[in-house]
Amino acid sequence: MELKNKRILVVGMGRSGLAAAKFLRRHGAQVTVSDARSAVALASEIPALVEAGIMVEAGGHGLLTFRRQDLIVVSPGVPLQTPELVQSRAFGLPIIGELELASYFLRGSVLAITGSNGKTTTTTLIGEILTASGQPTQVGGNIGVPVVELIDSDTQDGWSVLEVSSFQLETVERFHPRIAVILNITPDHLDRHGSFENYALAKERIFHAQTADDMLILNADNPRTAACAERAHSSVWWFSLAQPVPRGTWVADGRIHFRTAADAPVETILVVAEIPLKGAHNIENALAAICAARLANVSTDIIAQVVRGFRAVEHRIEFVACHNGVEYYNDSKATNVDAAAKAIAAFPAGIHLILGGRDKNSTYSDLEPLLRARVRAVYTIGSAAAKIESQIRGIVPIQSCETLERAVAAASAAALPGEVILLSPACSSFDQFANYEERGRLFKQYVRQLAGHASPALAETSR
Ligand code: UMA
Repeated sequence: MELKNKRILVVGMGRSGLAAAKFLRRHGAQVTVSDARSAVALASEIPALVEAGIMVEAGGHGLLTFRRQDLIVVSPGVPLQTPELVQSRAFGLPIIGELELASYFLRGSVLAITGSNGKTTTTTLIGEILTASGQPTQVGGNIGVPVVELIDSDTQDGWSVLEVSSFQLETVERFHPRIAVILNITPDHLDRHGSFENYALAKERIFHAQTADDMLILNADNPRTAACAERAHSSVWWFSLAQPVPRGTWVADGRIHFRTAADAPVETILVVAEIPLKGAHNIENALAAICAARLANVSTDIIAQVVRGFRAVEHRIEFVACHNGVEYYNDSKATNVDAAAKAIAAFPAGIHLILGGRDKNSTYSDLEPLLRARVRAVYTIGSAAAKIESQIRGIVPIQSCETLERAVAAASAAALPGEVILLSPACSSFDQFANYEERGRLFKQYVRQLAGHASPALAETSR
């Protein structure tokens, strides 16, 4: 794609938009950025943009700004129903995202991972396995590194391992992963996509431009994910916790196996108990990662070695501390009900659960069986608290705490030795925090402060 002298508007000045604007400008485009935030709020970004010759529109999106363009690059967090975008589309202006833009310039192969839950863990694990195999590998996407930032360091024989979200996939046309993975599709972001089916269709765009030479790895145990096989043009591979698959990875006799065809020899990769992550969902993540790594020609020995040494990614059922016999886990990345359910299922009982944040049209009563079986008490925070309380009232004791700090204090006052305090909020963080990372870091800080006051020896118990 020729960028020189093209008039390009980048909508949104977050991580993704800033990286796209700078990339486009370096390649000679006439770039404007437009953001809903005020010039004051963007004061730390604007000078560098102006210095680079990028025009800035702050404090809202102007219709005229959107008209005078050859291309619009929209940030993932900006809904496509934004009126200015709807009008631009009506005028025939191409609208793409930063992922699609970057994909035009990547030279090597793309291995892309999507799913409602487990994306970051699986992306990180695949990145570590490919790196250990000696193949040039870089990791980015929704995980926090804009894909355009990977372009300069990409090589023809290299892999870009990309976590991709439904927001990013909504705007892809030619994005073409050599290997695509769909881990699971369960309700999330219904406030943005309007319905579960729209959300699932956005996820399906991960394989939209794949051809018969490409590979698609699907979760055989998740019905909406398995249904994608009917529409795939690429070769479909499977992973399953429940049953042997014709080709791909599965669990049987406590071991993970892989084969390339129903009549091909079975390779045994490793014993499930050797996976050092909590929860059945993490075995699924490992199955998907192992299948992807085998398809990228990594040996079983290297795969097994990396999986055995892999530790939880920050904010995903991350162990924080053990204090007075109570274990604290940070699962701030659980921004939907299904993710919280998976975290609860990872502990047998005695859970003090911190729930809440910003609601995404979710149904919290779906947690009922797990709450009854495993949770001693719920501590609510954030703007979704009233809705959560109304949907789970009478199932377990609930304390309205409003803030995370109060929730940590209340839970630790109530928890007994052998029990667990789990932040797995089932909501996004944007009502009280900049993002889920900040929520998770503050949780860890409160835990450490609390334990530090009572016992200076906490460091000994951190693992
Ligand atoms: N904005 C507007 N107009 C709007 C809405 C937003 O101008 O109508 C502006 C905001 O004022 C802000 C900017 O857009 O300045 C924010 O853009 P963004 O929300 O797209 O966020 P980025 O900082 O660019 O981060 C994005 C992803 N964010 C989202 O998808 C919401 C990051 O994923 C990703 O790591 C990053 O690009 C790099 O690829 C985060 C996320 O929450 C982790 N993802 C969701 C999830 O995992 O559930 C999908």
